[in-house]
Amino acid sequence: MTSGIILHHYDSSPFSEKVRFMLGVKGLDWASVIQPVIMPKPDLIPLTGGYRRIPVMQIGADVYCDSQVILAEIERRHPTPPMVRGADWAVNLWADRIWFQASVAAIFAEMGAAVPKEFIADREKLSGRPFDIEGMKAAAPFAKAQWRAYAAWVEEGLEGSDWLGGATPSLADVAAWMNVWWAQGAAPKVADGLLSGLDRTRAWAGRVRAIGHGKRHEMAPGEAVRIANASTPADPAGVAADDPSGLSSGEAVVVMADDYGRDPIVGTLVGLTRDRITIARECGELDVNHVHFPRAGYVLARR
Ligand SMILES: N[C@@H](CCC(=O)N[C@@H](CS)C(=O)NCC(=O)O)C(=O)O
Repeated sequence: MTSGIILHHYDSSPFSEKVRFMLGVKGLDWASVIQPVIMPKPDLIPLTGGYRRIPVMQIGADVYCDSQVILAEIERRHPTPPMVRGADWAVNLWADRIWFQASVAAIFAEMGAAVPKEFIADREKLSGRPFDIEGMKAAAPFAKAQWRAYAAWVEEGLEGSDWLGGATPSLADVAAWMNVWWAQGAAPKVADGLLSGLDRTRAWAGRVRAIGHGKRHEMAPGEAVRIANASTPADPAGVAADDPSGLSSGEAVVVMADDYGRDPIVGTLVGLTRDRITIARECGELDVNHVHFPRAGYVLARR
């Protein structure tokens, strides 16, 4: 039976690889909608209300923005085998932000002139900063030293077990994998050097690849929009009474990422928990959908 999961992604996206790997561990059947690598994204923005980053997961009229909330929702809906342990969410944010920035400098410095101009212009708009290949080249030795130190933590974490959280894969593996996968795919020579002598990590990468991505089938972007229009969102969590924000259900709010791709998304607050924000949006001719964001890494304000 299909999980109803529709993943909006593209194959070269490292953050999407986290989700694909988790879908593989859970053995799920899912629909793959390929979205453009750069703007415009005419079949994505109507679903998210303005969020443009990838991946986005859709289940009917519920739309999950950011790999953090996507992985949490997959774990909630498909708890077997369990994957979230201990302080895994903190490891996840470290791998997404700190390790990923070292990956960006090390990989794009290596790709240099091969990076297309349209991609550079798009990512400058996304970050609001110059995409400075020369600067990345200058920073690369320092970034690589950091990258290697992070990979060495993985190496240490694998002492005596096949996976970072023990005998079976966990969220820590998913989080760390993104950086190793991206480096091995986009800058294989660099990855080879940085992983030299880290034999447990190399063997672990082989085990991750062997798990695969579950059962993927392709879906046209327009079909995903049609499914959203034809569906009703699940009952939202409601707003926690003790939330320090003082916000209540039904308030008009704006949500945005606090790092890059800070396009504001507006809606009506329908869910607010310690780790999740849910807003309801009127979607033109569709009636309403619910868009979910993580709390960590996002700003939520009254409009
Ligand atoms: N915190 C986000 C970051 C996502 C992210 O940066 N994704 C990259 C692709 S891997 C992206 O959206 N790049 C710009 C784009 O594709 O438009 C997450 O965990 O999902």
